[in-house]
Amino acid sequence: MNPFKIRSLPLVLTMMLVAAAPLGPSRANDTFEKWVAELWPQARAKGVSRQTFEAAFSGVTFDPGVIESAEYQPEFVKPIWEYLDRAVTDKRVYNGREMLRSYANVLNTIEAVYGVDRHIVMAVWGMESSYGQFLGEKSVIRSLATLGYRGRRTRFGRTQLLAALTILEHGDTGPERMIGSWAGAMGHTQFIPTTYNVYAVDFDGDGRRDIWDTVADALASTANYLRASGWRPGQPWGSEVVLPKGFDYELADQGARPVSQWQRLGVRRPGGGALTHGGEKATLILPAGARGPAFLVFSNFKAILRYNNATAYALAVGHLADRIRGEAALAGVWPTGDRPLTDAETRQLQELLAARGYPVGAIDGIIGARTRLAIRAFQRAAGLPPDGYASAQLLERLQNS
Ligand SMILES: [Ca+2]
Repeated sequence: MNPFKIRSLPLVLTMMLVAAAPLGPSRANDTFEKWVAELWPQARAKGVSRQTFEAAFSGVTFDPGVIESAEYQPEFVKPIWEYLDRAVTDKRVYNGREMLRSYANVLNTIEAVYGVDRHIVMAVWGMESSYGQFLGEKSVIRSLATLGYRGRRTRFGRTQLLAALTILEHGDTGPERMIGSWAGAMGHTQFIPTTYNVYAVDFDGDGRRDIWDTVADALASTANYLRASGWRPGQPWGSEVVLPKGFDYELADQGARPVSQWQRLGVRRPGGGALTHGGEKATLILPAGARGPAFLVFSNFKAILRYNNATAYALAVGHLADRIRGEAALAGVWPTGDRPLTDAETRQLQELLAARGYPVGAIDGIIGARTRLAIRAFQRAAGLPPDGYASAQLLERLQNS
């Protein structure tokens, strides 16, 4: 689970430089320690004992690496196909199948209790921690205290830190085992503390909701969270589809329609097979525009997005689940020659569209529904397939016309 943006996922967190902080380390720590001390009344109000508070912060110092990660802004955005390639590897598929066998009994019960497809549970586990291989190496208390103390996420850090202290108070795990990412995503499921407090489950009944050292607790917590996020038993997340020649691309991103209607419009499974789940509604998405693969996604796709609100993430989970189940790799070909636009280029695209009288909403560097509508209107006028996809070619065309 990534509480911020997909581009800050560990996948792209490569180089972490040591910050040359304006204060020297010892002075920064003095102030940090004062900040921690002043947190005590708020922790007490949440039911945290003095003993837990002191044990949690024993030896905890400011972590400049956390601030570095939080402020990291990549110059180039990773295209969705690169993200999927790194997320859904043969090794991760193979390991997922192994884990499916190892935890078959636990997964039987989890499916019966929560109604969430075991392959999806495995895929989330694979995405979040590579099936427990990477729980994060940082002390959650230290990371969250650092975020709460300084930077642009102080409110998030403070809220999550107080929630983490209540977990320690309850005895679900100890401070030394409470490890996670720089952003406070914890354990096998990478829950942030507030999500943990609402959705974590003690599946093995030992009285502790242990998502760090008890796989059954972690998997059940994932299923519980997906179910609470609207997961519908028996419904797929979605599937790859192929579109007929002359397809009206304006139908993409336009809300859900019955699958039977997509079938009548000529949409098929890769290989030409008929669509299944005809009575249910699905939305057509084109993550890389008309030249890339197409997907029909059901409401369960939205449940996955609650875990991490990025199309690339939800597609990776869905596709990894399918691969673990034994389905084939994607049939569609990504336009790998395309380069995703930077935030600055996206703002320029929005400005150019607005200047031509296509309303884009706020010039914010984000391709939202209104910007897509504006792109489609421009594409129609220019005789291009109206897929609403913001590409470098489109920007060039706007710059030169
Ligand atoms: Ca337990």
